[in-house]
Amino acid sequence: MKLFKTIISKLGQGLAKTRDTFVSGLRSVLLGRKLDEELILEIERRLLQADVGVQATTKLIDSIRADHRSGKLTKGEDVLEHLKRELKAMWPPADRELRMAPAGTRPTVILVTGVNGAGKTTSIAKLCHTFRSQGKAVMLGACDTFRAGAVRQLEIWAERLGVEVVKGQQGGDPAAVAFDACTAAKARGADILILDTAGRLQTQDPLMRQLTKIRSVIGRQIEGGPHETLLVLDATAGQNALRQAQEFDKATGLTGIFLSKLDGTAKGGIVVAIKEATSIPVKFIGVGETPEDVQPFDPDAFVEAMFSEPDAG
Ligand SMILES: Nc1nc2c(ncn2[C@@H]2O[C@H](COP(=O)(O)OP(=O)(O)O)[C@@H](O)[C@H]2O)c(=O)[nH]1
Ligand SMILES: [Mg+2]
Repeated sequence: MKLFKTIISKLGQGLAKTRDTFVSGLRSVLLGRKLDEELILEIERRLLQADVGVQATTKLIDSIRADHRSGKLTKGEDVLEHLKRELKAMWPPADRELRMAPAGTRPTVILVTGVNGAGKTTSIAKLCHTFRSQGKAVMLGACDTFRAGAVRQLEIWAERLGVEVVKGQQGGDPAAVAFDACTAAKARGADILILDTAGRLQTQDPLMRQLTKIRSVIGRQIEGGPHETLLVLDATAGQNALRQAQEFDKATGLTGIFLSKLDGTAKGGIVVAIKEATSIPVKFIGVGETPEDVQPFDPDAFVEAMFSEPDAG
């Protein structure tokens, strides 16, 4: 219970923007009002502004209209509870656990992809920190050989977190680094190997093919690898994030999304839009710039945090 509360309040801080602009605004509009068509249109407008997306907003508004017509929903303030319930129901129990190598075998290989600046390297530090605190032996692979300084950035995190990095030449073949990293992880008996990659746009065909090559190199080295191919998505990217998720999935077969930067200016509704746009589960959310600022994505806790009173927690 205490843990749950801590998670909600931490998440709550991250979602301050959504809560302040969306929920607080909605609450003040709804309080003391009778539900009518004008109010429903106002709710619709606010859902769209919160990045919930057209598809999910239409569903939510249809459900409000249906309950309004049948007389179940008559007061403005009851809409908040209705929305909470409907939102939570959007995520059926799904597999949001990380896929690991079968028991007794290692390492588990996690390939991390995304566009430039999405938060890949920072998110890797967060995953590394999480695994380390579970007592797991982690190694990193610096497959971002493209950008000057990328390897160094990963090394700095690795030094702080006390893990080893496998790296290659700048400008070298990232698949070769992936190969070396897999070999080293096997030799050292690492539990988890996390591979950083260069930022790429979903429209850059050669770079997307390079990801495919990295994946097959991993697969030949480590049976079943990569076990996870995570897309790091910047939550502030709005509708563009949805396109990235769809295109990266087509090109590389994603197993999960790490949604970064949900603190700051992000609007929490993007999580709902992602759910509607793709079947790839959000597995983690990033709520700050330090290795501790990560949470497993839990729909119920997320919706609660989104709708919590600003001064709660
Ligand atoms: N506020 C916030 N900033 C983040 C988060 N994740 C990453 N960043 C910042 O985003 C910027 C780009 O991150 P980086 O990991 O270098 O992105 P990469 O190019 O995808 O590897 C850095 O300034 C990070 O500190 C997050 O969850 N919240
Ligand atoms: Mg990076």
